[in-house]
Amino acid sequence: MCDPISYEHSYQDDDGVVLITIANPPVNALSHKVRAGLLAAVQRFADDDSASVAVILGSGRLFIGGADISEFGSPPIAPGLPEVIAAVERCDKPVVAAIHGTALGGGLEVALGAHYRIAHIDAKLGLPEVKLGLLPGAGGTQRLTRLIGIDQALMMITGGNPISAAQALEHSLIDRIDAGADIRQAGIEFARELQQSGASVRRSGELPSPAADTDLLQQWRSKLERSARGEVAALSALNAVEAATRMDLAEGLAEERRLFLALMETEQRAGLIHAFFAERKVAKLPELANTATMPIEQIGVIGGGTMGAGIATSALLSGLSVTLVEREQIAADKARSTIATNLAAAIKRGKLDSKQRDVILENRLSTVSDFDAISDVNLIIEAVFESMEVKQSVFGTLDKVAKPGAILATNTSYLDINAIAAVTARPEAVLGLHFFSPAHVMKLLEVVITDKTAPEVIATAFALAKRLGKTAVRASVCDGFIGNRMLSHYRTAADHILLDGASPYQIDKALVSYGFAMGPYAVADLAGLDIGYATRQRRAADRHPRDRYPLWADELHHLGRLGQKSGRGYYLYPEGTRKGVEDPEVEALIARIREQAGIRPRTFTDEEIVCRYMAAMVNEGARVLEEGIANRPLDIDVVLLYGYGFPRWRGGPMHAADQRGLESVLADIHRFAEEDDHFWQAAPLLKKLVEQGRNFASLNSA
Ligand code: 3H9
Repeated sequence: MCDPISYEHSYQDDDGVVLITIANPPVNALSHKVRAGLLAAVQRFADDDSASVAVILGSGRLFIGGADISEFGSPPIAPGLPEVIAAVERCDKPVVAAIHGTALGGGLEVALGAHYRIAHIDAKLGLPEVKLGLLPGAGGTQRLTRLIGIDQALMMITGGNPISAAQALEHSLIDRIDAGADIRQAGIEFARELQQSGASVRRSGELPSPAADTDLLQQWRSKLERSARGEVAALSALNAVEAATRMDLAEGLAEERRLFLALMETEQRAGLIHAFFAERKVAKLPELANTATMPIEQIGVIGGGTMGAGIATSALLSGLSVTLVEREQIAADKARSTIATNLAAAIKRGKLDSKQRDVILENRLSTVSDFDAISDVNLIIEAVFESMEVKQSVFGTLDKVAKPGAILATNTSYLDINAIAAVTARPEAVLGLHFFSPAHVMKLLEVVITDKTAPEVIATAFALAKRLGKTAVRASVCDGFIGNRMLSHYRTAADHILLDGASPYQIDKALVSYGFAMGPYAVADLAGLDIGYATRQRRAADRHPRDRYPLWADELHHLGRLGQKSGRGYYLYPEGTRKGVEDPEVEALIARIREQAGIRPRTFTDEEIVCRYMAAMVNEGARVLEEGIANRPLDIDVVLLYGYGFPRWRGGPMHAADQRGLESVLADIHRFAEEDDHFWQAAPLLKKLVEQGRNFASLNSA
């Protein structure tokens, strides 16, 4: 890498303005060479008699994306970022930060160390460290709090979301907004004005500490304790901000550093950083690196039910045009009104305004009952009833009407896509695009590849996913692909725990305490107990005599307890509430089934519940890997994080298994197999990794 820091005089009228530019693509991360270069540049500026004001800039598309995350976990190399920023702030000639694109984390902390800040109107400024299990560790908690006050500082630091340049100006985080096309020129002009007005240095760190507002801090603490659900970073960040109210800068910085280094040692930090890199690596398929993609501006959607309308909404929100085909015009009209409702909700969420909605509905959506309307689109997604017969019939028709080369995708969540492709004369153009419901909200998309899918079809699917703002994961064909296949297995483990004595409520609570968004029985109520019933019916022929069948689930279904939609499932939902209430009748029903099966209920600790659930998940994940259904463990992690409510701070199941130690996971499985060696059969890949002393991470670079 060539020198990432340049030092140059602006040389316009010999004005004494110096430009210190950071060029460390892609995001100008503050890696070791950048820190060293920045420190040297600041020292040079201090000693440069011909220079009176310095402007720090980022080259390329943004200012600075933060500390170099890939260095975390390795021993730190001097100079550290706090030291570099202290040198910037200490400088006795003015330093201006000229921000464009984004200033995040350590990047914003560099700007806080500068004496003046100008930002482009489109710039975003933020301290996202909590999203990586950290807190701003280079003075951000101390300087920002002094500059914009406790409440706003806590909003930015504990939430981790960036603010706009306009908001930054409103809170006096920056001094000026620039709307021009050249931040470099704007920085120079600001510097010249400072020089001409004789402006002196102005150090954020020397501002008085904000008074300790005990009530405000307590309100924040209660709020964060309620929302933390096991995550430690935001509460630790609160402690650092609180330190700014009662310590001088040096003490506050020392306290911030202590808290930062403690977080750096946590598994949560490792989990969140794994998730950060995994979600970026997941779409990188080396085998497709130079594969051309087909342009997609308009798509066809077959079927206007919840999924079809959701997929159409997602495409419309991303600027695509959609032709939705239903069997009859009346159903097509109904789909249009579902899409309109989805768009109205998007307006409420601030995703678009009503004018844009009107344009979408008038110009970019057509809802028809005629397949010929999609004869010239490059991609068609089928989202009709989940039945092989129905889907094959639709694909037979699509093969006839779609233009040559058009991609034909199915949104099936478990059917054999090879068999669907086989009814067409173009199996290489067929693949699965498995959206998750609601399709316009959920970020996960499984791109399911058949034995014959062509590389350009796969590459186009990934490009489409990016356009839709989805996180796409490559999967191969099997019953349930990656996510639903694993869900089916770990859900069965939960059913066994239930049958052996735990209540569904204890199981849900234990898993929510572990960090899941919801427990499996609350999820079942949300999805509808008819879904599980239909799956069991479908798989009836594959049932093994030793499978432990969840008879109680069938009974709940027969009682019309379908979950939230019928007001009763595992939980009661009085008067349409969405938070379920435990129901003793369900416990009595399960107790009767246990008795009929001759099972003497036993107690489970929450820890044991989590241990079994996770062991089942990881074991099936290992099988999914060895069968090539998922490429790498990180693909599985991303699927579970984005589609199944797995706690992000645990990094995903395969990462969490590595953290625990694969030997321990395997020992658990062997222990459980002593009671049930039918369900608990260790995956050969798991055994192999343990024998070789390796972990799942070792398979991620493959
Ligand atoms: C911090 O600052 C701690 C300090 O308080 C204290 C220190 C003492 N480092 O996302 P993209 C890579 S913590 C290393 O696709 P975009 C990324 O992996 C940090 N690498 O681009 C990808 O690599 P590849 C606080 C990084 O335009 C490539 O850059 N900062 C970093 O969609 C492009 O990334 C953050 O948390 C990094 N900091 O979005 C910001 N950032 O091409 C994290 C990115 O090999 N970063 N990479 O796959 C982001 O949010 C986005 O990357 C950003 C650009 C918005 C900047």
